[in-house]
Amino acid sequence: MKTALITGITGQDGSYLSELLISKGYRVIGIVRRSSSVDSRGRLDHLDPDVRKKIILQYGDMTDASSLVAIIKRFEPSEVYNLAAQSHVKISFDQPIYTSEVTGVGTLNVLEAIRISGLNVRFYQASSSEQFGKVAHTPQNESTPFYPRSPYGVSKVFAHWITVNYREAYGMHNSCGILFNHESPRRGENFVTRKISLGVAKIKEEMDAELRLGNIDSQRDWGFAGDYVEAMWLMLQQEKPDDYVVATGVSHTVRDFCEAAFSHAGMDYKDYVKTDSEYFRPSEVDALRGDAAKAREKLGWKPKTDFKSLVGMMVDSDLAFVRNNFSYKHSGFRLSRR
Ligand code: NAP
Ligand code: G4F
Repeated sequence: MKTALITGITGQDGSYLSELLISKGYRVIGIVRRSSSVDSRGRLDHLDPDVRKKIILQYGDMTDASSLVAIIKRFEPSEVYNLAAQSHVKISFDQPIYTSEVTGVGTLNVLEAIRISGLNVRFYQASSSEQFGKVAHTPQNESTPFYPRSPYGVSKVFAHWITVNYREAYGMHNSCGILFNHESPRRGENFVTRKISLGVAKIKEEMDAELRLGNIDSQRDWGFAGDYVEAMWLMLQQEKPDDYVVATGVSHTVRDFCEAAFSHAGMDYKDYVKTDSEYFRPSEVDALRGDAAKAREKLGWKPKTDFKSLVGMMVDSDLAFVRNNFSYKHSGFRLSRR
């Protein structure tokens, strides 16, 4: 049985990747950080109980290299998926140093833990289309230069290049997936797509009267997270490590997302969406659109979910969530030895 270690297992992608790896027969180890509540494990509540009980959770932190060394030494994973990050772009302007410590140096901590272990590990780095920032050309591919526009983007560029450097310097099997925005009903509530789908549900159920957003003219290439974790796994099944753009190739404005989400629930976004300067960023990434030709040709990967289905899935899920009193059941996980 193969063992995979996932940092960021309690995040959106961590929950989908766990499901995928368990379905493929892996033993899955997940790193969770100490929190004063168990709420951060809410996304794992989406998993089937049979899947959940196969996942082993261990306390650790991206900023605590000793915890990473100990977990890798103990479980000897053959694949490590580095998904943990302070992943919110706007918040990275409020917490730039913390973001660089977790998202940037944290990646180096994981790479060092693997290198020191001497184990033969295949490593996946969660790189981001935010690295392209002020884009040099459209669509963006693996050759597009990086021009990050936020402390988050800069930290991801560091994490990306240190991953490439360890591949070249030490011959490690390291691959970077440069993923464009991917969303789902499990997306964090302060990312724009989920903020909109939840806002639509609350307005529909008369719990809210309006939805306040920032820049609704920015464009993103949005896909479904469930499709994108398959690309992560495929990268680590290749004989040679490499870097791949993962995207749909289609972009929409935030305004388009609002239009589709409100109309899915029988409403007109113009009646409810208000602009609020609170949500604008000091420097913005105006437009992203990816070219995933390399992933299609070398990995045989392509997205299965289009924009309209994604929006409908998120709105339907949030309508059910709101009607169910926003309830997350306790995950029932027990952390080993604690
Ligand atoms: P997410 O939902 O924000 O999840 C982030 C995960 O990192 C959570 O499990 C979080 O734990 C964990 N984490 C944060 N700080 C940590 C620390 N100091 N030590 C250990 N764990 C820590 O992110 P996502 O959307 O699943 O994205 C997964 C990865 O892909 C991230 O690296 C993100 O930057 C990158 N990415 C995402 C997208 C996208 O569109 N979703 C696109 C490109 C790249 P808690 O639950 O305790 O907070
Ligand atoms: O949903 P967002 O916060 O995602 P953003 O900034 O594109 O970052 C996400 O995707 C990256 C991949 O490119 C990941 F690496 C990163 O970790 C994260 O998952 O914002 C999308 C757009 C932005 O242009 C933002 O200015 O929506 C705009 N927006 C408008 N109003 C808003 C809001 N964003 C948020 N979060 N909240 C608003 O009220």
